Amino acid sequence: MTQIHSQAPVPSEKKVMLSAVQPSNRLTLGNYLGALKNWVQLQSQFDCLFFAVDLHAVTVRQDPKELKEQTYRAIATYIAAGIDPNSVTLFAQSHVPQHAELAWILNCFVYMGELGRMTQFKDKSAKQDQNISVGLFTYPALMAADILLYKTHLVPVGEDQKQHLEITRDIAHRMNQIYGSDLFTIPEVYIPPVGARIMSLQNPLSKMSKSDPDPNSAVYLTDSDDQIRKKLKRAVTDSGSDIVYSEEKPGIRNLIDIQSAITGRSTQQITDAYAGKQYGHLKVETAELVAATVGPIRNRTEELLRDTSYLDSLLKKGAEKAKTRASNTLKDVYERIGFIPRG
Ligand code: AQP
Repeated sequence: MTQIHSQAPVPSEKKVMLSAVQPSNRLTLGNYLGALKNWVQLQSQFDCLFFAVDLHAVTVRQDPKELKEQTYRAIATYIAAGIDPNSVTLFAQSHVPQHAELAWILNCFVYMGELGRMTQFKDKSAKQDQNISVGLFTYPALMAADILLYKTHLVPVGEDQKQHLEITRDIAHRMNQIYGSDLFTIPEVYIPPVGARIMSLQNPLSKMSKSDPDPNSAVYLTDSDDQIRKKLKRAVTDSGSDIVYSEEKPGIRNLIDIQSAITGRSTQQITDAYAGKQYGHLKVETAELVAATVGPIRNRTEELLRDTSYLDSLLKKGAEKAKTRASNTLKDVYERIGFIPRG
């Protein structure tokens, strides 16, 4: 006899994967190649949570209207890049209050010395000579809360976030030793083999960053094909004329890395194909590849942004799913710490 289920079957035990981007500006090609592209590739193998970390974004001052617009845009960009909103949990961090609640607890288990060693804090605070917020300093505790709330197994990030993953693991180990080894799942970091560190087009020694004040340093996922061509044409290259993949030629290496991350071809294959050619060839062909990659994402994002009520409905559904899971973990943490259970 055919069995009829009243509910959808419970999905087989997939491991939990979680990642996010700060809606602190329009997303860049670095965010796409270092993060989103891998999310899309991995989404069917894992139980995925993807969100926009708006609480993280306010660690530096944000314009309220722009923050809201960028948060919708980030979510729309995830979908445009290929995230399936019906199979993953998609939400805005501020819609799930458990993130901020657990972050407070973790703040009490991470040390000043540990946070002071974070490269991102050093870099970002160096750019602001005054009024550096405490939130910027304690950012890793919030990121640890994001991850530990969902018993996450895998966090795919670019190279720049590796240190924050290490501190998350340290905090989790520390609390597990005190309160029981089954309190938190210790997450693993996944750094993609290519695209993990896309560099600035104007200074190939620093990473392409969405908050870089020089708009020519980054390709934004909102850029038109013409803007992309102009930015790649102006990309800083190195002295000499041979196209080689080496530390001495960070500008050329970055363009080869971008091609490799987009096409999946090895850096050696790409370098071989440019034997005897000029820097100009590499720039023009990289620009065309980038334009062909960004174009469909840009156009689909704009379409999705025309109907924010659809995005609102997805965010509401996502936040409900996330809250159920997050509140279970938080309840467990509170009980083990010794707080009186809420009535
Ligand atoms: N240049 C990059 N190359 C590869 N991956 C990158 N990521 C960011 N830049 C690059 C990856 O994108 C994800 C989201 O990052 P984020 O927005 O949360 O924070 P971030 O790393 O600080 O990114 P930005 O663009 O530099 O933002 P701002 O300028 O606002 O600080 C992460 O997985 C990150 O590794």
